[in-house]
Amino acid sequence: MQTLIKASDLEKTGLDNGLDAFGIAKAEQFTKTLEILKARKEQGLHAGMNFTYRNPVRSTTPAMTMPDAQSLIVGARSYWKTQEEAFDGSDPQGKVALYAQENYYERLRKGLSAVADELESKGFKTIILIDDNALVDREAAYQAGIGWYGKNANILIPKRGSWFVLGSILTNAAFEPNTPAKENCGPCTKCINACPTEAITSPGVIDSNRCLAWLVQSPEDFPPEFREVLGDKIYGCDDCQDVCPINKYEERIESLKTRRDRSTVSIFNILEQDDETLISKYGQWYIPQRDPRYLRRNALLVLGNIGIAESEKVQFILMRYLKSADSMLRSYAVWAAKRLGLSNLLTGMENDGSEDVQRELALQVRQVEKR
Ligand code: B12
Ligand code: SF4
Ligand code: SF4
Repeated sequence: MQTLIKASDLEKTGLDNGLDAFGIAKAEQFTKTLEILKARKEQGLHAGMNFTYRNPVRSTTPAMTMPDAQSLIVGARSYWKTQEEAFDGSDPQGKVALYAQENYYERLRKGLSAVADELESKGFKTIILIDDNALVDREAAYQAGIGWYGKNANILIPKRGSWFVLGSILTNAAFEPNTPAKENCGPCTKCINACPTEAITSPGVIDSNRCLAWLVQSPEDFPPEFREVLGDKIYGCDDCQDVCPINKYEERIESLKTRRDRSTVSIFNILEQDDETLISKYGQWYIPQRDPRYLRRNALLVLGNIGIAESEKVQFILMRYLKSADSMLRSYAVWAAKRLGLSNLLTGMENDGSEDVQRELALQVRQVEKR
């Protein structure tokens, strides 16, 4: 039998169990988001990715996941922490976006699970959806009053910003919904200007074909025109959040200042470790088909951008990859060698039978400036 339960009690449970923000929306279809998903898919802005685009009706219709759903209880969990500068020329370091450095989704799940347990103890049904293809998380968060859509498309929590992962509990318990938060970017356009690939084509609209956060996850060829601006990023991209003035609030919260970490991974390690080690270390990241060669592809691009050409180790690793049995990796090693001005390593490659390799050999590549 179902009994009454207060939203304020659930909020307290969520906050006590690690959530940073809590809100409630009606579990109705996100009609506007459905149209947007369809339109962006038609325009190709989704870059062929699946996720919420696989079935836009499902990801915007909570009732398709729980037919008698009444409410979406949305939680946010902060992932901000101070970054330590870690560049060391003798061991090039790849930058990992903040959200991917630890398993913040598990911490979010802990908070949402505590709330779900309370609902279930009172006889209600719950389904937790976190980063799941069945729900567009940002729209759920927007409707639950958690925050507004920034011009970089992220949900910004008032007085804190966007360094948050988002998730929801779908339930058949009915609650009064929150009202959406007021837009508060004002005239600022810092994120649009800071995007290295001009992927924010208009406020709130991302062209994923240009977004580095997608390109490092994509199994397609990494577009040559975006390889230089990838710089040292091995996974994810935080550029449009790093510059956001609202995010500075989060960075001032005293209790968070103790969260400090080295935010990078050794490029040499990625290029030298075996498949099993790489998947055990980085398997929580989205890597196409869980195939570590895509991680190595990203690492070769980063090596080309930040490696020291004179380093014996850099040259040794490149030579190894230029002889790899995998033509995709050989081709990225060609790019990295050219970028580092090490064309001398490419002698004999003109006889390589791979189209990928020949394409890279023919490509104009701007050499890095000597450090
Ligand atoms: C696919 C996906 C991606 C793709 C596409 C991103 C995108 N913008 O769609 C890629 C791989 C590029 C990506 C990158 C990132 N992602 Co992502 N991603 C998702 C996923 C799986 C689906 C998102 C989706 O449905 N997009 C569809 C389009 C239609 O949505 P949208 O861009 O948000 O569009 C909305 C706005 O345009 C808004 N809108 C409409 N009109 C207007 C007008 C104005 C003026 C404005 C301002 C807004 C606006 O309404 C639209 C629809 O609701 C969700 C998880 C989930 N299940 O929801 C995580 C999610 C969105 N990603 C997340 C994160 C953290 C990131 C990154 C920051 C990771 C990183 N550091 O590399 C980057 C940020 C890139 C960016 N600026 O958006 C978080 C966002 C948290 C937050 N606070 O907003 C989510 C919610 C994951 C999670 N559960 O926490 N992601
Ligand atoms: S994540 Fe990076 S590439 Fe994507 S929109 Fe933001 S700044 Fe641009
Ligand atoms: S950088 Fe400026 S425009 Fe972009 S999300 Fe932050 S406040 Fe909004």
